[in-house]
Amino acid sequence: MKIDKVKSLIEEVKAFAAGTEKEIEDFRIRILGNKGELKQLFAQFKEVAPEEKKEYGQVLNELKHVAEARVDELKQALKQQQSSAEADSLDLSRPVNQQKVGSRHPISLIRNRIVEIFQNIGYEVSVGPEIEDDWHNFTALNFPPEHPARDMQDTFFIDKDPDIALRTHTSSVQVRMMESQSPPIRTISPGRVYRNEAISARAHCFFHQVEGLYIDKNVSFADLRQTLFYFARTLFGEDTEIRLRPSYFPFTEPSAEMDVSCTICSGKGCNVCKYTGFLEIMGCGMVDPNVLENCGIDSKVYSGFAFGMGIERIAQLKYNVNDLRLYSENDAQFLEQFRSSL
Ligand code: 2NL
Repeated sequence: MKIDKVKSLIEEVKAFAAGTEKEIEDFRIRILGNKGELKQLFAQFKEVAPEEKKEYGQVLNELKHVAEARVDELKQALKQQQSSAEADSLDLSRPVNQQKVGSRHPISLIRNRIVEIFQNIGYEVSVGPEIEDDWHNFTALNFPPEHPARDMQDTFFIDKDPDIALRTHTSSVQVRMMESQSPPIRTISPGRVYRNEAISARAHCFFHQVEGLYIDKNVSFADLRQTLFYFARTLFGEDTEIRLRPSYFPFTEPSAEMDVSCTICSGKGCNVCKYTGFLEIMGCGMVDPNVLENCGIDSKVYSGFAFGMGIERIAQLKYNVNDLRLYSENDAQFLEQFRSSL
């Protein structure tokens, strides 16, 4: 009987397995092709007894669907097999596509480290404008009207009357902090500053600074010394010694320069420290009472210390870079040396 033949063909299709694309394609052509089994069985429709036509039509349709589904299924399985075989044959020892990762600029590395050390003892970062007025850059900081730093030869002026200039230090940011906040103030001000100088290995028309300021009741020179001692030991190592030498700044009284024991010879004397055993790294002092008053802080109630250092100078000691121009030339070979975790 024709119906039984179709039914056994359906079973055959369901059980059919194939390992290659060709086997699947041959199978598809045999069952579903233009001269395939299905076509032939449809052609025999007219020979089927009238009472069986309905069932015959149904089983033929079933055969068609089952065969189509089986072909799809086998193709899919084969594809998956092939792609997992491909994964198995991947050469995992092949060099990867090199992804170039940038590096931080040495000035940023040192700045971040300095800022981090002070943040850890309660200092807050403050930033301000690079274009400043005379008040915040000079007058509030106790620079007398005829001070040489106010000269065109030393400072880049943008405007006259009123005087507007590129800031020459980030003390201007700290003046703004004192004007807008009341003590206690602990702030650290990193930033770029400008000086009108001819560019050479040892001088540049801009450099980078970190300044610090601490104002409260009863802040003493001993607090200044211990804070900077802590800083020096954290940055340069726990055997570092410091030395304070008297100095002068218009905005601090008394003022000092701070030296650290030579990072190369630990104080024994070498080329880098010129056989002195020490390296100068920053200026500091007790904030002049005039500066406090200029910024609206009562100098009879409050006192404070301040300090300022050049980041290039610290970087020079840490990385042995002796030409300031390297920091702004953006030579990739120079910059790529600073792939650091700092
Ligand atoms: C240096 C010296 C210094 C300060 C900066 C300062 C800031 C205020 C008040 C008083 Cl608001 N002082 N800053 C104090 C002493 C030295 O910098 O050689 N910098 C590169």
